[in-house]
Amino acid sequence: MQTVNDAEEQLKFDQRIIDEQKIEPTDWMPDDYRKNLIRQMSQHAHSEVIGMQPEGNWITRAPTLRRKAVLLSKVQDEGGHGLYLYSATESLGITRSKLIELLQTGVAKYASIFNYPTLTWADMGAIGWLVDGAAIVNQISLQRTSYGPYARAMIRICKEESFHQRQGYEIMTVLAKGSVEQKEMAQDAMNRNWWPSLMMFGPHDSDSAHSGKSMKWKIKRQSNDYLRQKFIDQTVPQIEALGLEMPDPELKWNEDRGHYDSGEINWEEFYQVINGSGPCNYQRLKHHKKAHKDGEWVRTAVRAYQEKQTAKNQTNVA
Ligand code: BYC
Repeated sequence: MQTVNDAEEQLKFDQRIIDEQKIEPTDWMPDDYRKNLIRQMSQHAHSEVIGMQPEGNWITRAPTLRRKAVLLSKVQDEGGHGLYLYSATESLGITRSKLIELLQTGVAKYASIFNYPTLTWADMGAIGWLVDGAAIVNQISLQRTSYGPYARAMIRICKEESFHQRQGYEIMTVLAKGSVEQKEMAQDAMNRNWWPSLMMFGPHDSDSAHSGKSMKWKIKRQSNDYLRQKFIDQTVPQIEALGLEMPDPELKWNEDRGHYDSGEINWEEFYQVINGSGPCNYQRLKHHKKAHKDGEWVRTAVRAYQEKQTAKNQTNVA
């Protein structure tokens, strides 16, 4: 039940949102705002960490030492993004272990794109270019999100994603301008990753369960369809520059709208994947559980060290 104090705090909170002020961890916030942020931010963190798997798959098979070093460092960056985002989510009063439990029990989602396999080296190009490219379009908008720690994490993440996007496009350029087989690999990887990349923006605005509240609270600043269109408009000229065939025959410039038209996403496939039945959902979670279990000794050692330091500090104070 809302108390008089809560009602006053709610008014102050609403005004701060209108005034574009950031909400900080110790500020009063409505329960639903907190829950919605925990949901979105933790799913974002899980996406970064699970997203390490399809690319990690190619570190040992990168075609040159340079490519290996770059890919290794990109995958490491994604792990870092996960860490900032978990820390930012913890500032809302939930523990990291609870967040991991929600991921591993299938309650919390992560970006559907990472439930598809990476079949050839060209997927590393397509992921960097399209997946990081789509992520940046979304995350640039999230730099202005109303929750301070999330907005600040996004600023750093966007800088790194921008580098990731360029390295992916560079891989695609080399393949697209290479031998016939290399060009075919680039085309195939783009075709396979195109639709899942568009799905990264979520369902149509009319079907988006959380958008209403999230836009009102300025957690989300631009809608799923708006951002998806922005991504399509910026990517089509890049496909042309690569000299590849369009992945969707309906991609055509619409003079009246001032945007590219495109075909319809297979929403049945989208819902199947986000609900756990994509090609790699089982494998991704299985790998995460194993890695988490294998890392238990590190967490135990860190806890033991922290306890020892606390005891030492208490002795010094006494
Ligand atoms: N995949 O009401 P809606 C990266 C879910 S990783 C899975 O529109 P919302 C990278 C949605 O969660 C960067 N689930 O939701 C890493 C909700 O389900 P719940 C990833 C999806 O939150 C490694 C339901 O569908 N970026 O860059 O308002 C290597 C209804 O949707 C998806 C982010 O995470 C999806 N694609 O809007 C390379 C961005 N779409 O929670 C690269 C942060 C929707 O009710 N997140 N769902 O069970 C967001 O901006 C928003 O959460 C979304 C969805 C736009 C994704």
